[in-house]
Amino acid sequence: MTEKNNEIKKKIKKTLDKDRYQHTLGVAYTASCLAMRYGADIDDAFTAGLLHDCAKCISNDEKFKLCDKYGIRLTEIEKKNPALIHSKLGAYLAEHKYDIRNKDIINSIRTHTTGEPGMSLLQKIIFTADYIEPRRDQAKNLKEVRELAFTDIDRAVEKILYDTLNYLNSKTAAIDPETRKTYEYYCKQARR
Ligand code: DGI
Ligand code: FE
Ligand code: FE
Repeated sequence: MTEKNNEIKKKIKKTLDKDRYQHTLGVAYTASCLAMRYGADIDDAFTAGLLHDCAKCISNDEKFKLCDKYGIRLTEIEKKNPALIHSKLGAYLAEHKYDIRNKDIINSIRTHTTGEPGMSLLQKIIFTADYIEPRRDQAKNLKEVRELAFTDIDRAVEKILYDTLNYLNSKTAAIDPETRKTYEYYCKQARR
């Protein structure tokens, strides 16, 4: 592991609870494996994995305060579903508190929950690794998605979004328009 990633690992451990830290390591290692498979930078994938949930263990109250302080604009859906805020706030913290200069890493953190149309390879890797890391056991079709992740990452992204939209619908949870837009983008792309 690079010295920089070792430092980030130590720092992030202090800000996360035990379960979240274990999930974070799972995402970092899974993202590294996907980077090996698809020819992305392994160290960058590890960094993005380590930092993707860096704002997750901040209370909702504090999340709103920090967004206000840093001038981070929130959408209506984010205001109503504060669980969505940790990706945007995390991207800001990665840049300004963990000194990440690589825009692709920052974008990967920013889009890891909903995805966005036209994602870079690293963005797709983090989005997928977050869903399939070894400790995940709740989502359905995990076996299929895990296999797909290592055979065709675009199809894995599409399947994850499809299952996520169904899951959110079954819970009657509000759907972030970005999640739906991303799904439609990857559906169309598959048919091209
Ligand atoms: O932070 P993690 O738990 O590792 O995973 P995540 O960043 O994907 O966040 C997962 C949560 O985000 C999960 O409770 C589902 C929720 N989520 C994802 N897309 C949407 C969403 N919640 C709402 N309300 N709307 C969405 O479109
Ligand atoms: Fe997350
Ligand atoms: Fe996560």
